[in-house]
Order: sequence, then structure tokens, then C-alpha cells
Amino acid sequence: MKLARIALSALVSAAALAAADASAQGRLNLYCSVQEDWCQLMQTEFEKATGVRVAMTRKSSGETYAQIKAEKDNPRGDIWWGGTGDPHLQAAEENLTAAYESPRMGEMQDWAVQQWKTGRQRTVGIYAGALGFGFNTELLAKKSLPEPKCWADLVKPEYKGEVQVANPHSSGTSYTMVASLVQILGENGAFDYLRKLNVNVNQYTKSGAAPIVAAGRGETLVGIVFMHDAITQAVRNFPIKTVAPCEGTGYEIGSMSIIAGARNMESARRFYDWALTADAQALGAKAQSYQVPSNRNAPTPPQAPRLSDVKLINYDFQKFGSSDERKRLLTRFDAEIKISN
Ligand code: S7P
Repeated sequence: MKLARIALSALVSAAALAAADASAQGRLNLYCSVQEDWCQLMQTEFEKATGVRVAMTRKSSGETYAQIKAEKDNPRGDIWWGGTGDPHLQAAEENLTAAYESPRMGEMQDWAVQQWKTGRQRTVGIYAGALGFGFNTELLAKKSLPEPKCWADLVKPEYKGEVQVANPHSSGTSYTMVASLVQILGENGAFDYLRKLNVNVNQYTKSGAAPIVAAGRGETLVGIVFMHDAITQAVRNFPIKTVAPCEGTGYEIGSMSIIAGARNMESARRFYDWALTADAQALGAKAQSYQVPSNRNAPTPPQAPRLSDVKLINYDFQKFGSSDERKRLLTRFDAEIKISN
């Protein structure tokens, strides 16, 4: 009996010590909006580097923005890492995220610093990538269709039912497409285009990269995605060709923001500083994600599309990341584009 009491008290002390240890090293609730493999790698490498225990949730950019907004009076997340910059800017404007200046800011590319300034220090650029599309080369040959090269090709009758893209509410990729088309074609031109495209779309997915995964498997011919997401599928040996649309295209500044009222503010800042290091940014390529990193000392993966070779528009992040504009465009999308799923 006495022995059992001693064993029990030893067990209780060990558990108390472990708990104290964990709280000393900290915890972090990470909301992650890139691909699952990269999210997991960031989680485990940050844990290894700092001993902070990370609970990670992966969701698309628009979905994460909506979750942070819904939780604003009782924040459950500490940091939002990855995802397109527009919803990060919207969150910044709505004060859902907290201002922070990392000691790493001097190592950042100008476009990453500009994102931080536009977002009143509440969000920072962590990578950049151009929007485009990819198609399955084997399916194209089987169907004897011409190679699509331009946005204009995707609305041609021969591609009826052959195109997949995400829903712009849940997906930052798809909102980037809507905003880019508005900037290329003018707003009414863009909505005419989206109505025609709707005829050719076989499915609006929740996640932005899903259409190119489906194209790789032969479930759709074309997927409208960020070019780096198409390259990932080609690197994985799926028969995917990546296209930079001939008319020009928009791009994203993938971003990171600390959530206002974060319960683990110290861990959030620690993650933020770590995620801006060249070493942490080099993890993307290890997870087969080929964006251009924002730390000037981080290597750009050789597989990453060369942005200097892509006809990029002068994307207006201030305007298209503003709360009113994003809400207005999404409302118009719902009113005019009758999607069936
Ligand atoms: O796969 C990486 C990536 O394309 O995913 C992010 C994207 O916003 C998340 O997907 P959603 O379109 O579903 O929101 C991009 O920021 C990133 O480059």
C-alpha cells in the first residue's frame, strides 16, 4: 500500500514536471493556408527548433479569414501563416490581426515590405507566385484539342466541361483569378468572361490547388491554379504542362499575420521571426512548393516559375485586398455566376 502511494506520488510529480516543461517552452495554434505537406513540415521544424508545441489547422485562405473573423471575440488561433495576401490584408483592415515589426524585416524583398506597409504592419509577405493554369498533356492528345495558351482559350466551346477552378469564397487562388481578370479585362469584361467560363467549368472546388491535382489524375483537362502548384504536379510525374496566360496575369504575395488577442503571443512572435529566416523559407522546396521566397537570402527553387518571364499585371493589392472590394466582388460573383456546386 505504502509502495503504491510512493509510486503514485512519483507519477504525479513526473506529470507535473512535464506540464511545467511544456508550458515553459510554450504552445502555438497555427492556422496554415498552404499545401498540407508544407504546413506539416513547418510545424515539425519549428517544434524541433524551439520546443514550442504546435497545434496546426490547414484551411484555404478565404476559409481561414472567415474563421478568424468568426472567432474574433474569443481567438483560438495565434498565427496565420501562408495563403494569398488579399484576405490577410482584409483581416488587417478589420483589425483581426496584430501589428508587429520583426527584427528580420531588413532581410525581406521590397514586395514583402510593401505588403507589410499596406497592411499597417499587420501582415507581411512570405512568398510570391503567379496565377496561371495547367493542363493534362495526355488527355489533350486523346481529345485532339489544341493547347490552351491564353485566358481567352479557356472560354472556347471546345473546352466545354474541361476546366476546373476553386470557389472564390473559400479559395484565395480563385479570388486572385477574379481580381486579376477585373484588372485585365475591366470589371464588366471580367464578369462576361466568368459567365462564359462557367459553361466550361466542371467543378468549383473548395481548395485552390485541387483542380490541378484532379488534372494530374485525368479527372479534368485544365486546372486554373497558381503556376507553382501546376509545377508541383509535373515534378510528381503527372503529365501536366504549366501555362502563363498570353494576355498577362495576376500574382499573389503569400502572407503571414499574427492574430489579434493571440493567447500565445510570445510563441506567435517567435514563429513569425523564425518563418522569415532564410532557412525556414527554404523548407518550401523540400515540401515540393515552388513559390519565390521573401527573404533575400533564401534560395529560389530552380523549379519555381521565373516571374521575370511571366507577363505580370501591376496587381493593386491595396484595392483588391480591401474589405469593401473583396466583399463587393464576391457578392457580384454570387449574383451573376450561377455555379452548380
Ligand atoms: O499551394 C500553395 C498555394 O497555392 O496555396 C495558397 C492558397 O491560397 C491556398 O489555397 P486556396 O486557394 O485554397 O486558398 C497560396 O497562397 C499558395 O501559393
